Amino acid sequence: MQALRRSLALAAVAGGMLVTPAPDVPGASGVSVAPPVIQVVSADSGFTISGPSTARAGVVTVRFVNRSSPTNINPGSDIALVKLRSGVTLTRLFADLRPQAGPLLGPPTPASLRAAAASTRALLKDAQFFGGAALEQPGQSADVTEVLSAGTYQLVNMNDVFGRAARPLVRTISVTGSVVRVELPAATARIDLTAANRFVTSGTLRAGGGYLVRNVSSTLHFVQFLHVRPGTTEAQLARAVTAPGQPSFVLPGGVEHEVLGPGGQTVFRSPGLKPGTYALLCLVADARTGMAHAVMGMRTIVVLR
Ligand SMILES: [Cu+2]
Repeated sequence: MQALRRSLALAAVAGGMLVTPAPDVPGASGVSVAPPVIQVVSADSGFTISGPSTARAGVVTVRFVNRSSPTNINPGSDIALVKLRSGVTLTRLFADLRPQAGPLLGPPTPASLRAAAASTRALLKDAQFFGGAALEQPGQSADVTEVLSAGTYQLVNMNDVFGRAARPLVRTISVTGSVVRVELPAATARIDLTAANRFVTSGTLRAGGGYLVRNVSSTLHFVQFLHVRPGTTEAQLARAVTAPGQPSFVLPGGVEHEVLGPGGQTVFRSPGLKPGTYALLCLVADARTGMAHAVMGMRTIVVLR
């Protein structure tokens, strides 16, 4: 599935007053003070951090903005926020990431599945993954809001990694201090990424987001919002995730919440998520079988209103 592969193959205040939890999403609560924003802007030449690249530990919003030109041969951006574990280099991380794409770039083989499974196991040891965003079209943006503790974080251009660029573009964010506040902004819906390789949604999925995304498993997951024709069925989606070529039901305008590690949670918003029908997909390789989670059942159809 070309549209699916693209995301991988070319393919983030002390003293705030608390407000009451959002009523329809258990576990989500609201804060009355906007978190600090780190703005990440993609252009044809790569991406930059526009403004501060440091933040106090606590609730932080990373705002991804795609300002690529429509005529760019490789439009869009796909940027992941990661924190390397002690002793792990970026070179090692990139080498461990690349086999993820193997089973997605052609018919899976026993070797490509083995390599993809080993990739996921290695990545779990290499780094913590804090999400990020893949924005298919110029003009799109997405906010990923989460609690960041002190440390050095890397924003990684995943298009460079999977495009086998010699030196994938990376930018550094520094977070300092102690976490005082841990309350995330209000959300109207929750999307759980589960150990059974499923999306479990609850609440109201509104256009534009405001989704509490939680990885409640011990592996890596992402959430691709693939814009699809109204009426697209789960059965069509099931066939498409194992079929070659571009499915006829895909429409422009998708966005993706990049990889989130075990225990991670963010609030995700994107004005690019217009009202309509979307397929939620995760293409991370299963740590045992190497198959994309979507093939194993991590796919569903949702309607954003
Ligand atoms: Cu997954």
